Amino acid sequence: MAPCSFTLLLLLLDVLVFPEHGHGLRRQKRDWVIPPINCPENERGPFPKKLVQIKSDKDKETKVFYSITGQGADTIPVGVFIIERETGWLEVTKPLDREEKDKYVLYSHAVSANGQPVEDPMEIIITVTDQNDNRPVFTQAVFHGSVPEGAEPGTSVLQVLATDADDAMSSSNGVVSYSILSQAPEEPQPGMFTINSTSGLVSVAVPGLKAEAVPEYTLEIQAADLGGFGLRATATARIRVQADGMSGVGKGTLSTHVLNTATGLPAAGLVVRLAQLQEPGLQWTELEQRHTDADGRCQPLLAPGQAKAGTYKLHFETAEYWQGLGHTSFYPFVEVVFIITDPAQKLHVPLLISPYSYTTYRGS
Ligand SMILES: *[C@@H]1O[C@H](CO)[C@@H](O)[C@H](O)[C@H]1NC(C)=O
Ligand SMILES: [Ca+2]
Ligand SMILES: [Ca+2]
Repeated sequence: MAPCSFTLLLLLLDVLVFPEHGHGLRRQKRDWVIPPINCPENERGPFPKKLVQIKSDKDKETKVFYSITGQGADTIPVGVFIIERETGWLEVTKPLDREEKDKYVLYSHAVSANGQPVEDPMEIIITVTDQNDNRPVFTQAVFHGSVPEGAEPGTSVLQVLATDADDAMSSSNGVVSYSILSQAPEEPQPGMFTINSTSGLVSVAVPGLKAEAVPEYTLEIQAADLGGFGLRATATARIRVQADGMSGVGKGTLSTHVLNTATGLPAAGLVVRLAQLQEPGLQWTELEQRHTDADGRCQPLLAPGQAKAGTYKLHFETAEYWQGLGHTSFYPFVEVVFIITDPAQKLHVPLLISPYSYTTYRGS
């Protein structure tokens, strides 16, 4: 078994040779980069285990003795690495833990029998490579969120988070992927929610959330490393469905759109005002003002729950609209008066206009 791998310019098999001097190399020494030696964490023994052999070419002329200094050798953590004084074999003495320390910087030295250095110290970097020895951990056992009933698909509900101590940069050992394992109750159907596998953001997947029917959902959420196929953890998400504040009063809406029948195109940028006939004295009280958009539509003039029984008036500023198009209009404005009897009903009051005519009808 060859557990420790390395690649190196100056490496012959598993021998690391001190760079030769001369040829201007001494001058360029700062640029001299020895590629790191990779050693996996959690290696099993027996220890000590050989990593690489350090060698000086001066051994042809004199007996050479090797030593190492630096982190993991003679400074804390002392003794993780040793070198065989006469052979130059660099060895690791125990299993490494990448999550504790992922890199060691050592210096190797070569001296002659009388203790004189025969080489400049050579930097040796040992990179501890990752094993997937940590499972994802959710930051909370239970995540809480809420969502208004009737929320559209795509509405954000809550975000979960799990961490993984392993390497997420050069491996997927620490890359967490989220999924929803179960939903309770499965009403009105399973899969009411979806989760972004990378961000952990839970959002509404299908319409039909009703507080009356299901006031709270419980989701079991999984986090798994290796892109979703490795070690796993689960957490719970509790999602409260908020009842519409005005539910029971009426869920009707009032909307409109305006069509230019001269061109057959939607009338954009037309001002629409909604007023209601109110006591005292039966006066028109303006409730809303809108502009039609490029589709000739605008936001509902009455939102769900806002409608009450009564007499209403839609005022369309048609003259400005026609002036904007370079036309004159026979009608300075158009007003449509109508009665809402059932506030729970959806009401749509469109207007079709030309400079010399208009039409309206009751839609839904
Ligand atoms: C999931 O979230 C990430 C990061 O926020 C985002 O880049 C990605 O587009 C999202 N994926 C989907 C399908 O929405
Ligand atoms: Ca992991
Ligand atoms: Ca690890």
